Amino acid sequence: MNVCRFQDQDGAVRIGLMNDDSTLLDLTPAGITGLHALLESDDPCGQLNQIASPGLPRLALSQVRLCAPVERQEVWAAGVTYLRSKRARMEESGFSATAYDRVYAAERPELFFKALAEKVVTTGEAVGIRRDARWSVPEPELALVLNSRGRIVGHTIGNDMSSRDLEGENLLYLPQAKVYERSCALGPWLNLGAAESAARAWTIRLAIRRQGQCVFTGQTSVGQIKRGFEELAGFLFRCQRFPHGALLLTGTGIVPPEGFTLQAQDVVEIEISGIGRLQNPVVVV
Ligand code: DO4
Ligand code: MG
Repeated sequence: MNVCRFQDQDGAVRIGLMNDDSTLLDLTPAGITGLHALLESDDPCGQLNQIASPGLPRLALSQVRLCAPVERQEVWAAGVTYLRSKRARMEESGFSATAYDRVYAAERPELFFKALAEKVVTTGEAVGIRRDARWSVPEPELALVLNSRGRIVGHTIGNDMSSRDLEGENLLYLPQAKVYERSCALGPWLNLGAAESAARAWTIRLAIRRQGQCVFTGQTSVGQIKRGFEELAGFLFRCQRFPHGALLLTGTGIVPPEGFTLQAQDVVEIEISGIGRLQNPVVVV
């Protein structure tokens, strides 16, 4: 089941459920006015099955503006969870290359804070590349949607935009390489109810277009992630609380070749087979 946040023609933000015919059911009259309450339910899919009725307002997607699926949840990210990512980081780094080798094999994963809602964009909105970076890439990633109890209640599409020259120069620059204006894209759909075993069969695809031409394509399988989803969620919720829930990007397995950097007006398109598509133009920030 796919749900989203959307803005209606009066500017109010509402929660929608995707119908089979690609229209949206507005869940507001059924009492679902925010994502958080739905995700806190013991059985969000069961609840949606009970309330989704033909009597709810039905909207064409062209009538609404899709919003990022983040309210007060913190957005975190795991790193170096795919062999491809480990190799790419080791190549870009000088004196800190072994840190990546070690974290890939270590019991404790790399987890870093990525964004609050203010820095998150969704499909159709621009992602940012830093004006002081020379090497900027998208990182297409599956994101886990976690409620306040640390339970994985859904999945969405994420883009962990990164400045590879900054993180390669010195690991201590990682927060600057990862966190800046428009550095995170999510959504627009939250897929609810898929088990980890089903999600591991999904394919992640990336296409980057420049002036209408495709300048990079790549793909990977979610099944290539080295760590279990519960393992990642368990480390995130260790010794800290998330009263509003959290989203956790699970790392990238697609890395454009050395020498490739994003430019303003490129378009980044990420597809995850079980969820949908996230598409963003690029701007310099
Ligand atoms: O350690 C650097 C970041 C790694 C990352 O973001 C990834 O592997 O996706
Ligand atoms: Mg990443």
